[in-house]
Amino acid sequence: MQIAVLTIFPTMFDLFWEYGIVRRAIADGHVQTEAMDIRAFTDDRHHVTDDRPYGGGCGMVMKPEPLARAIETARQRIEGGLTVLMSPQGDKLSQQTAAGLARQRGLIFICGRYEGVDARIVRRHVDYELSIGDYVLSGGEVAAMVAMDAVIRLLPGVLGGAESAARDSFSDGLLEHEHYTRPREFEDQTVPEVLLSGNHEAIARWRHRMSLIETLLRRPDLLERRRLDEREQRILRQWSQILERILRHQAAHRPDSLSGRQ
Ligand code: 9D3
Repeated sequence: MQIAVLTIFPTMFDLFWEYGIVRRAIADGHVQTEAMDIRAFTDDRHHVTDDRPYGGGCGMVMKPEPLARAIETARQRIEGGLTVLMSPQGDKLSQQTAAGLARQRGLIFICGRYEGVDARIVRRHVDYELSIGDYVLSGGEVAAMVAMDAVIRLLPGVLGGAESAARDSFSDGLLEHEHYTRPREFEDQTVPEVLLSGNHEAIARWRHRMSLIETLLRRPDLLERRRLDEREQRILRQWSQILERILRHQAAHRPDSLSGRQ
């Protein structure tokens, strides 16, 4: 896959390309990346990329002409690429969105600065608008890095067999179980016995249960949206019965209860 990022701060990406899975994906030829400087597509002496908004108001707007030329150039280099504007108004990035972007032939990310880009660029040249969440950033660059990171690790061949198997495994849609490594005892805390047992079936069951409880406590919204298999339903029913027993016991202790105290 080819990815171009259009930005007025291209050097922000220099370090991003150089680390971890992203670096390896580039080195192994799974993705070709480049940051294109929008300023290089200006035609005035001072390389101006912004201008005052029509209608007044504070802040500046990104001028359409340099952006249009930059997009045009990127589209020639990346045939069949999807042009994505990083924008607070866009669809919110999710793992599903990332998977959709990973299926594209190529991607052209446009990073806005100032108050935004001229609406005519969006209408004529942008295929998709993408946000990374409901908080205010100073520009699209960091958001584009987030999106690229999520996309690149989904490209075929980028993750090793074991890693992508783990990614696609049953536990998808649940939070991860907790992890432990050596030493066996750290600051008076020991490693759960089952993880030392060598019983791989028991370990897998324990991890699955831990994933479930972690998700129930921290992100119940994920459980509501997920199809639960037989085992998961059984575990949740067991916990539900425990909670019901505790609450029935509490009912017996109400101040006005005949069987309770007070
Ligand atoms: C809050 C009112 N305006 C700022 C004074 C609007 C605004 C304009 C431009 C807010 C943020 C930005 C810059 N942000 C992005 O370009 C951006 C972004 C974000 O801010 N949050 C989440 N995802 C994204 S993607 C691009």
